[in-house]
Amino acid sequence: MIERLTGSARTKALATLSGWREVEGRDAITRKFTFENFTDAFDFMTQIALYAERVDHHPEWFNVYSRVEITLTTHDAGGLSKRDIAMARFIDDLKL
Ligand code: H2B
Repeated sequence: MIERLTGSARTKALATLSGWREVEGRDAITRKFTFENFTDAFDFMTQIALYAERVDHHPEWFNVYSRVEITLTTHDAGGLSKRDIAMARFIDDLKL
């Protein structure tokens, strides 16, 4: 069972990310991305989807044309875990 991040470990982990904010009312983080067009947005999503399948950890997301909104949380842990931090880092490296 994957553990939720809490306390100083959580604070430290969040400090390593850029552009993500905590979701109000739930233990999750979110970030919005904008691209030139749908193709670029979908290419970005495809790379995340392949990563998600590789690590068996999946994003919640919303896409309209060039806009992608991603929310990360670990359902099995009932909140944020190191898997979300790792996924956020992977995503940040795709879109700097
Ligand atoms: N993704 C996320 N974000 N949280 C999970 O707890 C999770 C997941 N669990 N992807 C995995 C799949 C689990 O449901 C499967 C059965 O391994």
